[in-house]
Amino acid sequence: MAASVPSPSPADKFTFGLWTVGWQARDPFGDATRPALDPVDAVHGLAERGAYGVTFHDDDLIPFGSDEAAREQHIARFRKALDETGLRVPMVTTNLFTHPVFKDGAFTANDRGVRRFALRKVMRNLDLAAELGAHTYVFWGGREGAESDAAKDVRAALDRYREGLDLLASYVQDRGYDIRFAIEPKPNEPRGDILLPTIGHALAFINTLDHADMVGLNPEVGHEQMAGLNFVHGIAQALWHGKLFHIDLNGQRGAKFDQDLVFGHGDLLNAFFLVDLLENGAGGVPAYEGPRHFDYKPARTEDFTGVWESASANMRTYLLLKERAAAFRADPEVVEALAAARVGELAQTTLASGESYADLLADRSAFEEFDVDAAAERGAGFVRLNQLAVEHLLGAR
Ligand SMILES: [Mn+2]
Repeated sequence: MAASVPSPSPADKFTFGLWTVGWQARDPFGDATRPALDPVDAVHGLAERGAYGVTFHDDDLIPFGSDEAAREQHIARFRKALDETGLRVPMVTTNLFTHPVFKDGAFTANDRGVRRFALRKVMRNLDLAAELGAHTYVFWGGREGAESDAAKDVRAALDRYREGLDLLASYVQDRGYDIRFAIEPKPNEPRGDILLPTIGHALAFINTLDHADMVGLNPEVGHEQMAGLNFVHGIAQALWHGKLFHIDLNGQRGAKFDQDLVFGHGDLLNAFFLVDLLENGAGGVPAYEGPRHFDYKPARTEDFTGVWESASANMRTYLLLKERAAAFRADPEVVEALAAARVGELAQTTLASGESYADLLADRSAFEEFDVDAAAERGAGFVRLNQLAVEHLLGAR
């Protein structure tokens, strides 16, 4: 087995939020364990390690409440760092959760004034996103929810959520910005229950929007796993709907608080199949072409050495999994096991071309003469297939 670890390069399209390496590790029980990281240093640090781009919430770059002159200064310093490093800004988002004004939500706050303020905050940052060349704008509604079922009329909240996104989509179209929206589902935390909690909820909601074609998803590994769901299945369905506009990669160990671990440091086998789906899922070619965006938090135990080691760890793990997935697909024994497990047969339509239900009714071999016992007895061979994946993942093949 090769001992070398692949090194990331901008061609791999790895991107990081400013809030990831810049996280000071404040949690509900403890103070910051690290000093603030200047966004300029974050840009240089990420570029040195082979990243392609950087993303941010408005407040990561421009502290909330900054006046116009300070705002311009923060943006100018950031732009200079981008120019010096060649780092891109493929995605931008809004902080609609930190300031106490958003304690009951932004687009779905009961207080109408808060909703109007939130829309203005987004519109202002959309202008900056367009200026910086971002093509994706993420909406994570972390405070859109409730702790009590008495506190929120969920149907009215969904009306207001839709009203907000419809208005912002119109704004983007009228301004001629080349930007698409990506909703990021999450089941809970910080709210007791968050609206649009899973990929499925968000997909159904998107279908009701005026500009549904420009709205997709930004699913996060940990957020689906917090709900006990299979992230690979969720991503496959998002792809099936043509709605995987962006992706947040990280790690999570089961249904507990949002851990935001390094990618692969949670459910590693699921991460293997995720990378396989993204990289090989369209008949051996990538099923997803967008940025591989890491939305993780460097562990609170780490100093800046650990912060940068964790940033690199995300990229290295992804590239290792990509290598292992390619080896899995190329292994003749895997090809044979896939055929034995009839995995490819599922792509065949159940009725033949031109066949009708009348033909199916007339086909005695489909029912009257179908050997139910033989089909029921036949082993599927799925465990063998899974073990081959595990052995490739472990570098044993
Ligand atoms: Mn998370």
